[in-house]
Amino acid sequence: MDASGYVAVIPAYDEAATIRGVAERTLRQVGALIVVDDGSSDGTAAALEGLPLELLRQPANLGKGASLWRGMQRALELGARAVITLDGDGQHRPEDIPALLAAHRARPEAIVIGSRRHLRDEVPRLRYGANRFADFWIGLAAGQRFADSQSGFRVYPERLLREAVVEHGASARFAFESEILIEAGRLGIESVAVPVTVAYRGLARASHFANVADVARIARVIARRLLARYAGSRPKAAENRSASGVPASTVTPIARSTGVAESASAPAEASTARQHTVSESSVRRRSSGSRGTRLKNSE
Ligand SMILES: Nc1nc2c(ncn2[C@@H]2O[C@H](COP(=O)(O)OP(=O)(O)O)[C@@H](O)[C@H]2O)c(=O)[nH]1
Ligand SMILES: [Mg+2]
Repeated sequence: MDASGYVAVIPAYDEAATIRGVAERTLRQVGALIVVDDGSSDGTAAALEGLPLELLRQPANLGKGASLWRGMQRALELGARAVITLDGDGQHRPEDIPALLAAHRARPEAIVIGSRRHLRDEVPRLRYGANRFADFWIGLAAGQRFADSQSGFRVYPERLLREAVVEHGASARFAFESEILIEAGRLGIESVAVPVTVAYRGLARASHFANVADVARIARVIARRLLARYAGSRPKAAENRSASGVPASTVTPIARSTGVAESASAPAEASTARQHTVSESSVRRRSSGSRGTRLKNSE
């Protein structure tokens, strides 16, 4: 990783047609890139051959949330101060990354969101309306407003990634990005919107967003969080979802250990073998004074 402390993470599920171009363009903007190949069967991994990036491979398709989380944890292991996320299908323009990073530098504590809110005429009408609907409810659950809660083009500050308690197993999928915004609200982390342009026409494939199932997942997260916020029940994000076949360790918040020097990063192959389970070694982090404590809500 270069001295800037920024790492980009791209989740990719069957993106062979676009991933190489997106990765090359991203590498022109950021010194370090992690691509998480989520059980693709179309040659996504092979398309990245020879590029100076770290490729993590999920053993099977585990969803966008699990892939993002794994990439983010790896970025933290590498010492990232902020993690940029963007999609692998070319909808987000890597050339917009400098604008997002400028906003991050101006407000390093905040989460930066590449917003499509101004693109009313370009975003399909149904999707635009659904996004505004989600913005409203997620804003209510978070206690703060988001310009575009469904945008995956973001800069996450390190603190949010270290302290968020969110579902990140195979049941999270697209709801992960909603829940982590609600966590931002809980943690008092504000958001900054940067208008970006997004390509919707001429895409290589249809969306992986399964309208009914993914909207239901997001609605469930919002309902649970609203209950937690207004009826005082505890968020259950970190509970064991054994019914989904996800090991408990994938949904356990990261324990913090003090006085442990940052270990040399494991090669991509080794982290593949770990699948997306957060192993003991990956939960160790730099010794950093007050941050080297267990999360308050990590039981
Ligand atoms: N890792 C992973 N990524 C996914 C999955 N589904 C979608 N993605 C990625 O998430 C991003 C957005 O997905 P997409 O289908 O384009 O959703 P949309 O842009 O919201 O319609 C792309 O980079 C996909 O490759 C999945 O099951 N696993
Ligand atoms: Mg897309």
